[in-house]
Amino acid sequence: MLRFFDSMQGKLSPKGSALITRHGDIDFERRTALVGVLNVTPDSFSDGGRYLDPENAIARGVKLAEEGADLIDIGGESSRPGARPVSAEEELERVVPVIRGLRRALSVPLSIDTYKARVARVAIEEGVDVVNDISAMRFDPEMVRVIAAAKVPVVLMHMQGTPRTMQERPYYRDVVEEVKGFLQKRIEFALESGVGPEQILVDPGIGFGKELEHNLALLRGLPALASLGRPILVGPSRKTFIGKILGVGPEERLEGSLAAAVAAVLAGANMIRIHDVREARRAIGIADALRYGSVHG
Ligand code: HH2
Repeated sequence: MLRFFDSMQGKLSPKGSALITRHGDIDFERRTALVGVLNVTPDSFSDGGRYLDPENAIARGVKLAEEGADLIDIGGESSRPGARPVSAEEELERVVPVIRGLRRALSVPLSIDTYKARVARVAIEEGVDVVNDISAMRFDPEMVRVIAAAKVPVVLMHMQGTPRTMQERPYYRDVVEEVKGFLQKRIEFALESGVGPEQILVDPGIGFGKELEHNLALLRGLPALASLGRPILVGPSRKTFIGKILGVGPEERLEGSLAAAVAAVLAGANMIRIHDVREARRAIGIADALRYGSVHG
């Protein structure tokens, strides 16, 4: 495995203000990077079944890139509570044709949304640039070895419990401090295991083992995560907390998602994971102008 990965490389720039990948750099020094969501699943909470067919998924990925996605995040297993767990084989059967198709069609960086080391390894071999692990490398002990060997960036996300159990009465004394402490420990684990500091991004895990009040506290408390010294990714898109505030279903959460994304950017997020990239580009254009004084018209 090590030999296979000899030529693989991806990392943050020395100032930590860009992700350098084999398929181009994602600059977030003076603008927010957008991560387009591409779920190749039958049961994702907002777009399940729409992109299970590889042709549809590839077309969707191309569209996300045209709309301004800086990174396309491909997932082959839903993490919503109650979703059916899938084997690595099944996950690979879903995502590999899509990775291949997108690699032929696009030069945009790709990420794989998986907590399984085998899926991550094969995806990297197929041309994926970043690993997005919702378990922060806890669920599969092999994951950290794959990341260290491949030298690709990894997103370490906070979750309380597992996707199956996470919404059964999540409890925190101080959610911001606890999420920050967890991410700090996962960063230390990664560094001790041979992952470079320049490979690591963090994510507070909106909706993963959190009630409405926890999600709001985290968005409000995002500035506290800056002291971790890593770029921050936030994924509010179409999530239940928006539905709870506005009383709307997943298909009516666009405005709420954009508002939450703008709030996250103004509180310090560097990357936003979102389904509606075209609309997010516009909404976040305003947030970027406010935060960085940058106008990209
Ligand atoms: N949210 C989801 C999945 N992966 N990864 C990161 N880093 N951050 C997130 O907030 C995040 C994530 C859940 O959203 P979605 O992919 O739309 O749904 P599902 O898990 O049902 O496929």
